[in-house]
This record gives sequence, structure tokens and C-alpha cells, in this order.
Amino acid sequence: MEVIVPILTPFNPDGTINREALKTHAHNLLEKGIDLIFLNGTTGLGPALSKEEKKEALKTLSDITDRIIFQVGELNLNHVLELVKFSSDYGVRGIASYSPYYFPRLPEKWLIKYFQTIVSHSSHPVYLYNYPLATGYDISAELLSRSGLELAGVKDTNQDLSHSMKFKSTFPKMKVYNGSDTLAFYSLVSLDGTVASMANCLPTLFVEMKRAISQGDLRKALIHQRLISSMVEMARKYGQLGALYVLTEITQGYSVGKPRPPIFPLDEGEEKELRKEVENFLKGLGVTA
Ligand code: FW2
Repeated sequence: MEVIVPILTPFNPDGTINREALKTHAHNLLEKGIDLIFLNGTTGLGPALSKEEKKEALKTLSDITDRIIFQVGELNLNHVLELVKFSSDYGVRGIASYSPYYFPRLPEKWLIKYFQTIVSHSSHPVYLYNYPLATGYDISAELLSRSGLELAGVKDTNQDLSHSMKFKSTFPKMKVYNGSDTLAFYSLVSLDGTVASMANCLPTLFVEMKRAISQGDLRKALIHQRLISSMVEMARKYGQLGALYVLTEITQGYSVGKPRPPIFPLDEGEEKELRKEVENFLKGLGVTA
């Protein structure tokens, strides 16, 4: 049972990656008991990072850990393969990719061919990042099964837990994670774990939820899930990807820089409002984030 953080990418005011902030954040998350870091995911603004920035993020984190799944998805397969090759010099735990996106009506066999090409070039275990809402394509358990493609695992970002569970029943040896914050409890209970964006700002709560589950205290774990879901609701009002930077600064006590437009930072008024809301919420609960 693993709690995986799709780590946010801290940016400097000039739009470059703030490497020190990335390192500080990763170090804190691991110290607090997070199992693995998912690098260049959606929360890390992966689709908005260049291949050189994806490499830079890996280089930066490899100074402190090998507990990394390195996301390499791009719309240029040559770039993807360059990233796959680059990762072979690092002791990461796996590489992952979302499917090609944006272009409509891609034949299924092209989607499969994309992943087959990655698998054939990778020295690391390969994970599918399935996020139909974002990519427009569902690489489902049925499709994987028909294709004969063999993968180490899947991160399925889906509000339908049964969709994720189908991967586990079809491929019992595969690691299966759901990527929805509001289903983290259920993913920990019924799958191999969760890849949860909110673990950037609530690492301790996630780790405690996992501990409560392993001790059989499901009531306590569900209370943690409710708190996490409440924070998601608060963040969504402002744009969850941007709000996460503010939430992380509030709860973890250090700056993680800003997002990079078109993922815009919250404006001054929004930030003030969110801070007030969250601080009151956490104070009322006496919770450690
Ligand atoms: C990522 C995740 C979590 C998500 C979810 C999307 O890469 O950021 O899929 O937060 O909104 O795994």
C-alpha cells in the first residue's frame, strides 16, 4: 500500500524551475513518510514542461532520492525516447507516460504502438498513466488485455473506482493506483495505493490515513479522507493546480514558488481568502498537515 505524490513543480518568477524549492519539497515529503514521487505528472504541470525541463527535474531530485517514477509523455515520440534513454542513467523505480493527447480519433493500435515503443526502449519498469478526462483516450484494462501489452503498473485517474479495479482483476501482478484525491482512501484499501495531488500539502494526513488502514482503523482513515476531500473543494474554487502552491506553503511552512502560466498563480485577494479559509479550517480541527 503506497502513498505516491505527483510532486508540484516550483517555478521562479522568470518561469524557470526553482530547483532548490523542488529539492526542499521532495525532501520534506519523503521525511514525512511518502513512499514515492511521481515526477512531471499533471500536478507537476508535465504537459507544459519541455523535455529539457523534465530532465532537469529528474537531475535535481536524483540528488536526494531514487524513489521516483519519471513521467516522460510528450507529443513527439523522439523526445519521449530521448527521455527514456536519459532515465537509464538514473536508478528510478519506473517510468510512466500518459497517452498521446489532443489529436482526436487516434486509432487504438497507434496508442498501443506508442506504449510498445516505450517498453521496448526502457530499462526501467513502465507504467501507464491513464487519464481519459485529460487526454481524451481511455487505455482501459480491456484494451490492454486485447493488445497483449505488458506493463509494470498503471495510474488510473478516474472517478470510477471500478474502472481502476478492473486493471487489478485483469492483471493481478500489475501495480494499480487510482489518481483521484477524493478516492484515496478507497484506492489504499482496494488497490496498491494512491497517487494524490493533495499529498503535496497534506503529506502527514495521507501517511496517517495509510497507517490507520493498515491497523484496521477504517473509521479514523475515513475521517482523514473527509478532511482531504474538504481541502479539494476549497482548492477547486480557485483552480486546484494554482491553489496547491498556496496550500503547500501554508501547511508545510516553506515557499514552493509559483505555477507557470497558463496555470496562473492566485491573485492577492484570492490568496488571502484561501489562506483565511484554510487556516480556520485546520485550526478548528487541530490537525497536522
Ligand atoms: C498527477 C496525478 C494526480 C492526478 C489528478 C489530476 O499526475 O498529478 O491525476 O490530480 O487532476 O497523478
